Amino acid sequence: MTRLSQATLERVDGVRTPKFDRASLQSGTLHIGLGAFHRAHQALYTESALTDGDLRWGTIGASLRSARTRDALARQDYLYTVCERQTNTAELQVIGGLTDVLCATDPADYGRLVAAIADPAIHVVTMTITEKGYCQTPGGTLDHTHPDVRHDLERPKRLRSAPGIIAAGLIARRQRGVPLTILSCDNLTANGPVTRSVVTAMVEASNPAAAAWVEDHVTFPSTMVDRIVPRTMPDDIDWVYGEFGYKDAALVVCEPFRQWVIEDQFLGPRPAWEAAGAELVSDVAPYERAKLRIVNATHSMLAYLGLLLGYDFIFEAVADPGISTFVRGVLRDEILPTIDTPAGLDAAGYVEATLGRFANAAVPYRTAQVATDGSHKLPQRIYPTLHARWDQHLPTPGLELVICAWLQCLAGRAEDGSAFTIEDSGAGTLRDLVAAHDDPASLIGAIGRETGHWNSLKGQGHEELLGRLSTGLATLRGRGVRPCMADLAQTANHR
Ligand code: CS2
Repeated sequence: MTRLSQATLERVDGVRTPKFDRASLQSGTLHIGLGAFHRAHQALYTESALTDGDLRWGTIGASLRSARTRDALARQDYLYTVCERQTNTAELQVIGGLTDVLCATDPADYGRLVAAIADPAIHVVTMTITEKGYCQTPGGTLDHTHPDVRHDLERPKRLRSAPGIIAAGLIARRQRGVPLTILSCDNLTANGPVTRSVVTAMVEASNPAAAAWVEDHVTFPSTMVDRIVPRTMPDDIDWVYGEFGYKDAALVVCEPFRQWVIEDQFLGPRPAWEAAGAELVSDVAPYERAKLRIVNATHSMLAYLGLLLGYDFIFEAVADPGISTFVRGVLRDEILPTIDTPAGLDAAGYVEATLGRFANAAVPYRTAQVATDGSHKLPQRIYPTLHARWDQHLPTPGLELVICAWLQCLAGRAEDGSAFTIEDSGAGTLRDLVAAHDDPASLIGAIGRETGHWNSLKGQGHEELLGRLSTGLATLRGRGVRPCMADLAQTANHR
């Protein structure tokens, strides 16, 4: 079997391959969190700068936990394929921009990662470390009680958290005196300011003098990223082998659509990402709000409702008329009224385009994957809409049903009795609580007391909300998802 590598590249047929001299690449960017999303998103924009002849922008990739991606890529000379797929069409491109891959938990790589952040040749650090990687409080500041933060603050030889590792790199960089731009590419409200806040707090804790340098020499622009990139399945790898005759263990499969909106606040040179369609703007917030509250919130709604109704995939959930009518209603009645869409964006069109993307069965996204880390995702995707509605004294019954569906999913059982598991770093405790409290009101109370999860929903009418969630969960358990969705759709139509 032919494995993708520099040596086998010229035999690869029907696939775009790098047209630049990889041996001449410099490493000007570093990416932390080398998952499928980065490889199918930012990496493509950077690849375009390389293809256009600017060879300064090779990328050092780093994983924070697992060495699996590093090892798979190392065996392939850091080459991998991006496969854009839609019904009946697939376009493949081999990406050649990675120059090295590190894993922070490997003692041999750890020092090189910190050194790369400090290296004056690196001008931009991008990151995709998921919502939980920021170790932040609901207010977006560093959570000093987080186990990884506590570990890092004890000043061990090797740090573990992303904010800690970046802080160590910045403290070392200060000696070199060269500014840096750090770009969060995660689905977080105000991802730039949150990154600044958690990283600066880490710098302050270990070297207060360096914090002033960071303030003046490091920027943290906000970004909005969008592309559907599910976890790669063994079937995908077999399919590429069957169709194109080579084996790529680091393959990523995604939809054709992609979008990247970046706050234009760079302190040094950067790849010409705009040549590949990135939008550089002065204010990312309207794009980010629309993306989180429409695209990501809808994804999560489909995931939780779909799981309870026994659907394995998002495209199946969106094809269910009961679910899609409900979701459209929540978008129309509860979510869209809170959003000032970016200039030129037609909100209704954005909603329909989003639902169309989710219906793409050629890029099947597991409901259980989207449902992952709900305790971190809901506060980013759903709760900001609740706050915006309450500020205007407006009701949120549909979104409350979604929160109840999430809680019900933590029990790991669909309505037809089939079992599933959703991973969530906070769900160990949540799942235990779900198992320990049969009564919805006592469950909701215990979640508040023991995990603090409802703190991010503090505000007007907090107690009433928790009361509504308790009755909502009891009704959901008693009547099932379909009647609850149908009731709400009916009430909305008579409003
Ligand atoms: C998804 C996102 O897994 C998830 O939580 O909602 O990864 C989503 O596919 C992307 O944000 C789309 O841009």
